[in-house]
Amino acid sequence: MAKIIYVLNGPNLNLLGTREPEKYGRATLADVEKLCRAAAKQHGIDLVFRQSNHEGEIVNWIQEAHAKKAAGIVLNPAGYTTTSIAILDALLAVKIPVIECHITNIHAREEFRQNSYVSKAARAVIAGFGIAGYALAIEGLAGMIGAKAKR
Ligand code: CA2
Repeated sequence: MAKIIYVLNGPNLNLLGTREPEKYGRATLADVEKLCRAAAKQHGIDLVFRQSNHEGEIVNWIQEAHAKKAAGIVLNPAGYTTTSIAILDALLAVKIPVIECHITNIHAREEFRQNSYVSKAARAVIAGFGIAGYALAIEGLAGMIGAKAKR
């Protein structure tokens, strides 16, 4: 059976491509999903791709990933990165390999963006590659979970 990974996106990422293109680029979240599906396909991985503006919904999806025996999670927690102990606790509870992914280099931005709770549960963090970071995160995760390349 194919391995499943979850790609989860936090608040306001539904606005990608419609505002602040100088920071976040012109690609939409639908473009990000397409990119992620292509990257996952290279490794024969099935993908669940979601976005929510609600913290509890993201917690529920992390628990769902565990229940569905997902092999990994790529998470862009967006504004919840530096505030959500609930998301951190969910990630610590499920023990699924997590890659934290940010479109921008949060370390080159305001100080308040830099203290990530999610990083405490992440196996790796990727930031600053634009939306290409999602594909890089899936590539790295595929290596971690031993998914075979189909190229
Ligand atoms: O760089 C990232 O991926 C962030 O996670 C994006 C978050 C920000 O709070 C983090 O510090 C870094 C913001 C997501 C909001 O996305 C928008 C996209 C387009 C227009 C408006 C918001």
